[in-house]
Amino acid sequence: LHRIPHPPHRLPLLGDVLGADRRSPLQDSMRYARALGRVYRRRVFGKEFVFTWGARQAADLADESRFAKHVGLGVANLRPVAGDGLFTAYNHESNWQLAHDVLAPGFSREAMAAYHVMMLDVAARLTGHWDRELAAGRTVDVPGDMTKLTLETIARTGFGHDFGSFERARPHPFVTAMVGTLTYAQRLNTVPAPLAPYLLRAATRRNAADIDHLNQTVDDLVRARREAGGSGQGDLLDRMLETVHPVTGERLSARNVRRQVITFLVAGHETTSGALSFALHYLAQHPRIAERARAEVDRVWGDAAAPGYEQVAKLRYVRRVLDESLRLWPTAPAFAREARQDTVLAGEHPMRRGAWTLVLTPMLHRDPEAWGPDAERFDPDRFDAPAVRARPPHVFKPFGTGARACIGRQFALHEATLVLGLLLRRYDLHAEPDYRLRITERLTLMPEGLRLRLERRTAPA
Ligand code: MNH
Repeated sequence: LHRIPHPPHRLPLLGDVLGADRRSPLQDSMRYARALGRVYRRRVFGKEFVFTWGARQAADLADESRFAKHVGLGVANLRPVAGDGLFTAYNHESNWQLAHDVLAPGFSREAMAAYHVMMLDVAARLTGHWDRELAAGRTVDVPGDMTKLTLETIARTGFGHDFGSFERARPHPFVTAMVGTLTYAQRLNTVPAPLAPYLLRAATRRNAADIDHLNQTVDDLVRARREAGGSGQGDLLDRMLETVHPVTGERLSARNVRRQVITFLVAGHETTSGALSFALHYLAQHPRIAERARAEVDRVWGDAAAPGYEQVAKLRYVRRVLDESLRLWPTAPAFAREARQDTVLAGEHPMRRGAWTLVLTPMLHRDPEAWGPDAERFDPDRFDAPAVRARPPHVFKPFGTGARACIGRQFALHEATLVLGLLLRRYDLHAEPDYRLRITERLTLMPEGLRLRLERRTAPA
């Protein structure tokens, strides 16, 4: 450990906190990364954390025989909210494998094709709202509206539920409670754990109320489904309630179902919303790239009223725009890996069994060794097949890695590509002249205060 660099001005007791801002821990970590290199450490209140972002180290950490997911920091802080739900479960908890086996078929091709129609329906509510804003001469609130869209999409496809987000002026109380718990989980990393109940007394009380609200919302939703005796669609909730494991004969307990529903409602929309928002920002900033993407949509979709399921994956360039946005701002910006046995990281750093490191994805995605000297520049052509082949593996990890990687990856990519296609086809996107990208952190990332001016396109050529 002593060979790993750390910030120069280390305070007694507090550790490396100089210059740190508790609202932007990720951007602070990126700053330290640039100053200290591909493996560095930070001490916060007597605890030492190791951060990693080199392409070589990340490739080594992707070796599942030696490393596994570590439930730590932000993820661990969400345990009171999501317990042994898929995202926050410890590797040794039996409910992880059970829930994974029960829910994986909910993300198969067949399942996705059924969600497609519902996704189109929700997208039509977004464009309806944007048409009205445009007619009223207003700019649109991109992160706010993308959050409405993605929440309605996961609620509808996964749980047959309608939060009515587009009919509300303010965010749904479920979203407010969720943002509260995410922000709180992040803040917990910035105070010494034993003192948290005192230093964050008011916030802790609010967090308990937020968790109660999430539980209440989910319990109502599950009760309604049980009374209805199933959705008739075999959606995620039906699977959670009805599936008996083919080998072990087990089912998810009522308590575990509650945690899975919260997990999916939160994990299933917050990060996709951010990804769509960053992509729209970059499209508005790069009119030539937007024009190329729009030409692809016109060519591939023609003037079909609604694109079919198969037509979404054909938007190769739109997908590259999305990948490039997730490269610069992966909206779940870190994941933790622990050693399964005593080992040496990338031939350099000895790690004991159980020792762990946080992979800083936004920096991994900008490592010049893998991405070249212009890594900070937005350029979707980096995801051309030949360019991808020329790069080392494991340098693009917006969805994490290995057995515990994102189960919703295809869902998110389908939804986001579909929506970008629909928006490009319908509108010209104009940035506000003096907008500079700033980022809100609440474990996830979101462009702050992003508004766009829309212009309705005349019929596609
Ligand atoms: Mn998702 C795990 C990023 C969309 C549900 N997700 C992860 C991880 C990352 C991630 C990174 C791994 C975290 C870790 O190693 O600790 N997820 C994303 C991003 C998007 C996203 C960037 C959108 C863009 N995720 C979605 C969607 C869903 C979802 C959509 C559900 C419909 N994600 C999950 C679940 C897990 C997860 C559940 C936990 C999987 C597991 O551990 O088995």
